[in-house]
Amino acid sequence: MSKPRILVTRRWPSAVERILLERFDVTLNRNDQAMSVEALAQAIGEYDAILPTVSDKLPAAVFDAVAPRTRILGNFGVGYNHIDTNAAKNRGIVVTNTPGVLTDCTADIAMLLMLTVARRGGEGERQVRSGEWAGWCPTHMIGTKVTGKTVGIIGFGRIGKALAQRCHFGFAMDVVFYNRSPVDPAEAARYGARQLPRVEDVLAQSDFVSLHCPGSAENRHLMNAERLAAMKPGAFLINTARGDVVDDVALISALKSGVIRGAGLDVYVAEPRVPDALKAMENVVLLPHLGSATEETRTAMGMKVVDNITAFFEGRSPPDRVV
Ligand code: 8YV
Repeated sequence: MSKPRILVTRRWPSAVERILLERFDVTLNRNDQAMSVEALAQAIGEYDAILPTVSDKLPAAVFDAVAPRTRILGNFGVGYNHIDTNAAKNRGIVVTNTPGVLTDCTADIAMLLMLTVARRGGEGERQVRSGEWAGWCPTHMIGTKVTGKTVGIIGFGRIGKALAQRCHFGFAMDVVFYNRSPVDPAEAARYGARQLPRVEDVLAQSDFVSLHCPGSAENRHLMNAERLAAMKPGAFLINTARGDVVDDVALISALKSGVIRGAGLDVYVAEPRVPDALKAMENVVLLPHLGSATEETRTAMGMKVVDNITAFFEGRSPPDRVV
């Protein structure tokens, strides 16, 4: 029997590519650009499986263009808001993701953003490199203390819990969170955290607000102008979830007017484009979507995709099926 035809849309860790090449008839896209909607629509008619990433957009149009040959989309990532899963489902296409393996690294990046923006790490580094540092002085580049403060987590899934654990046990922080569904208080207490009924309750108490909900139509602009204004004066916003969870026009205005003190961002609405207004602000730390970017995690993510599509083509249920 011939091997399933697989399209890998981007360069992957080489250990994972090797396994894919052994098991499948693989086309590796060596172009480090995201694939266009047109190219993906064509690929749907040509490949048994496509392995997309967050930067490959798969709207309904991709699924409707041709009679699909594709039977499974093995997404390289836990978030799959770039895929119209209803359209995939209507075409009988299975979608899988990679939960669990990027929890720690993404929580680490949220922690890094909190520390960097509060302690002015980005500004400090730029000052040293530019030669503008004039020497130690008691009032030089004074930041905000993180240890002992209150962090508010929006979305208490795996990554939200991992951040709570770091903040509570590592930084003696008070941790409050909002989650759409109730979390058993005993479970929350294991992470040193307390659930509050409304997003606004979390915003009112938190020195740092960190977003860990999925990107979705429901969560689009969850942090809008009103919610930004409801944050505690002098608070910081951290986003490692998805760009459109925050209304970036409202964010820029809240940062400019001092409604919030600063922001640490790893994700943006139209990646890799980042608004110039954000780049111009010293009280903002900007990372290029590094949440899962460690050798260990990217390899583990790739292995999860391999497990999912291997199970599928062997007639078993893929472990991380979302559709
Ligand atoms: C991934 C992410 O690296 O998994 C996710 O949802 O946001 C990232 O950390 C990215 O999605 C790769 O496709």
